[in-house]
Amino acid sequence: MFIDKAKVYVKGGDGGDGIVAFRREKYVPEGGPAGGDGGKGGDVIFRVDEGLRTLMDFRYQRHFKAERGVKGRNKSQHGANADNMIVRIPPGTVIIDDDTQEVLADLTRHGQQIVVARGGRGGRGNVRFATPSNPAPELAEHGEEGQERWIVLELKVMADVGLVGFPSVGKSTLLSVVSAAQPKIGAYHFTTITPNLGVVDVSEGRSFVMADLPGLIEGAHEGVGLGHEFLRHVERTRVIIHVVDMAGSEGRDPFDDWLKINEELKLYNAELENRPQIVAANKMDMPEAAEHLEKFRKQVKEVRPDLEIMPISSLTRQGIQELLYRTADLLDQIPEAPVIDEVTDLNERKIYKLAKEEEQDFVIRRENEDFVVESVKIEKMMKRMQLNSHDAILKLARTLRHMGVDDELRKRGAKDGTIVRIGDFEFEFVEGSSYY
Ligand SMILES: Nc1nc2c(ncn2[C@@H]2O[C@H](COP(=O)(O)OP(=O)(O)OP(=O)(O)O)[C@@H](O)[C@H]2O)c(=O)[nH]1
Ligand SMILES: [Mg+2]
Repeated sequence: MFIDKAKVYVKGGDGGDGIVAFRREKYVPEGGPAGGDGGKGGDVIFRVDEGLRTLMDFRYQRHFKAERGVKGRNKSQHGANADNMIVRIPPGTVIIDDDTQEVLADLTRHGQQIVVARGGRGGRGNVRFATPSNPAPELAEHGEEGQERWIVLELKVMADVGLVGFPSVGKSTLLSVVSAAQPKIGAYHFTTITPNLGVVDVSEGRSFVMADLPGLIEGAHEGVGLGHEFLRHVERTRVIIHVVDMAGSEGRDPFDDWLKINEELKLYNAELENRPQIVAANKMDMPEAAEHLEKFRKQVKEVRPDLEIMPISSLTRQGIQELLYRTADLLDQIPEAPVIDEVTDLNERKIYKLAKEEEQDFVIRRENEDFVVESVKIEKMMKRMQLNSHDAILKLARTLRHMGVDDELRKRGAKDGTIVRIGDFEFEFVEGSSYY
């Protein structure tokens, strides 16, 4: 079964408490305050993983709670920040706040991410409250509570390939023989009423997602039949496999069918006319099929000489491998779905996303006066590096500059001394310098 909706509860970790402590060192009987701040609670982050295709995992796990920050410690030591909780989601997932029904993000590309529940800040330790009049305060703060809410996830059908055609031409049968999907198959029209997805493994390392859609009929573009609401799925596919019944069942004419379906696609969205298309001339096992195919080829040649027509039979599996290889080759030549430029999170803050295909994917968020940079790439790099050496920090700074993080921070108003956080690290933005 293909699940395309899930509701989950997310909660950011609470911040660690700040503590009250005093220095107790040898020969220093009256030590000053030394209670450190608590660490920040972890964020719950949804991140796109291109290896996932469904929301199936969310059937089993519906609660996602990040860890709380560690309490402050004595000797003015900061408690550790909790790790963020990364939850993997498939490309094409729309993230909606269940309360407000606001779309928080529509994530399509590997590595794109959004913080869905922010961890609380750590409480301040008593060292922070010392004043000349009260040099030894017995005061510390509790950690802030992490954000919590219910989120609805919706997965749009992000198929690479869409099967289109009249009812009963054999779309579902084709999907069933090329993938593990088990769509309903029937000799009557409109057997398929919702799209089915299947992952097609062509050969080692080559696979694509195929969507079997409800049959289209004349007038589908204006809502006749079931097709209309599914035509938008076709819009998102990169290759169309147009299944045509070569047996001419029910007295149909294959060429006429082909023209009509193309017309519907075009009327729905003119761009679909130019979408790469392969005709799967199906039911070639039937007696009349060969004759029909010959005629069909001639007729098509007159209007679209370049169109590829591949004879198949889902019943005998004739021509199926060839069709899959050809489809995979075609997909290799066509770029992935376009990248979205901007998404908005709950607090109506614009999250910056670069539209370019380069590895520049990072998100800059404001947190009061501070900036937070979120980036899979940078965080990965930082995990690898020992950031206590000067060289390592220089290297990081160079990367940030090359990625355009500096420029973007500046554009967003970062000034000398502005705090910039990336993962667990905190830097000061230093204008004109090569690093923070
Ligand atoms: N002989 C023959 N019959 C086929 C072939 N492929 C499908 N069929 C039959 O055609 C009928 C319709 O098949 P489906 O796969 O349900 O057709 P569909 O295009 O998905 O139909 P809808 O979901 O109603 O749009 C079924 O009876 C299948 O067994 C084929 O290659 N050869
Ligand atoms: Mg079907």
